[in-house]
Amino acid sequence: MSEDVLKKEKKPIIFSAIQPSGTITLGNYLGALKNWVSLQDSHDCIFAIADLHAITVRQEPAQFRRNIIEAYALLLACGIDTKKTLFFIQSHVHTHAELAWILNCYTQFGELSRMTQFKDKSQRHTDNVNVGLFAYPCLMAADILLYQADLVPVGADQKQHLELARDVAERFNGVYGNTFKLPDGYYPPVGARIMSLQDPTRKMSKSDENANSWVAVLDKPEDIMRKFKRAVTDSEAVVKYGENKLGVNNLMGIYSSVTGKSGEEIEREFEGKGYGDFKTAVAEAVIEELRPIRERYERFIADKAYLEEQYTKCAEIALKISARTLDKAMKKIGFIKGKH
Ligand code: ATP
Ligand code: LTN
Repeated sequence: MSEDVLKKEKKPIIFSAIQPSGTITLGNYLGALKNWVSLQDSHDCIFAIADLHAITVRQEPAQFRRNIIEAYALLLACGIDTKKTLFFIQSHVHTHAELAWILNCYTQFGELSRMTQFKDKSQRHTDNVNVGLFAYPCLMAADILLYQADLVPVGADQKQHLELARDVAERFNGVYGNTFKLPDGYYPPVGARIMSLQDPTRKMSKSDENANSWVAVLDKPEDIMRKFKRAVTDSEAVVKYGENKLGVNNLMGIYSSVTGKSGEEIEREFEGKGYGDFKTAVAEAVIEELRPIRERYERFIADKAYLEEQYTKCAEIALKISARTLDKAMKKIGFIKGKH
């Protein structure tokens, strides 16, 4: 996407980002990435690998470097298309860290103290409750506000951060006049919350110590089949949505998300059949959905020059667009414009 595209066509602007935290799960894919891919025609999309956010927890340098490049390659493989979309690595665009600092000074200690993610993470990692973890939502607000984004696709866990971004933007606009667009959340259609295959009361999460509870986008077909065959269901042996059938509901949701079939169609398809057939069918559908992604990923990850060309080109454009907003904000505050 060139800079001009953003200027001429008045499509709504979307911004979102994902942390390079290692494995990308079927939950991340169906709940977020698949949605990002389909938004690329109807919106001007800007997506980033949020590497600056990732150092709020300690990273091992070699592994961190691999995670960043692998996340970039995997998102390209999922269908993020740099001809339509700006897709870059957050730390390559220095305006993000700069605006984040400014926003820190317009955000109250009390506001950040109320963030449930901070409360949660600081209780779980008492040995590293760093200032970055606390100020994390201001960096996220900077990501979004720099591009004057209209919509931000995020999961429910990020809703509070998005509201903070709106509050800070509104406060800044109130003091200095209109500077930042107030972004709205964009929440994926129902069925996008994928649950653990072993405990369907919990969301599918790569931090789950039981590796059978989640499927990674890059898992081998035989591993995907095995994990679905072991998925927790119930003793009723009927494929239909039901209140006490969380495991089956989840498998039906996954199947529906991948095949586009409705709940009724799925119920009809498996009438009179047992869970064995059903689980195999879900696994096969997921395997076929992920196969081309894995193949494209193998090609991208082997071609570092191509990856570098894509993220460099996108970061250059992102810098130009975001610098306009940063300059505007700095001028309003009263900073003297420097040469760079
Ligand atoms: P963790 O597994 O450590 O809880 P995560 O998988 O939630 O982390 P994030 O980087 O926080 O990783 O999430 C990236 C995106 O994927 C977010 O938009 C989030 O809402 C979405 N997402 C994550 N897990 C699921 C899930 N099980 N179902 C649907 N969407 C999900
Ligand atoms: N905090 C988000 C990732 C993220 C993000 C953003 C999402 C960083 N910057 C801007 C939307 C908009 C997460 O951990 N899922």
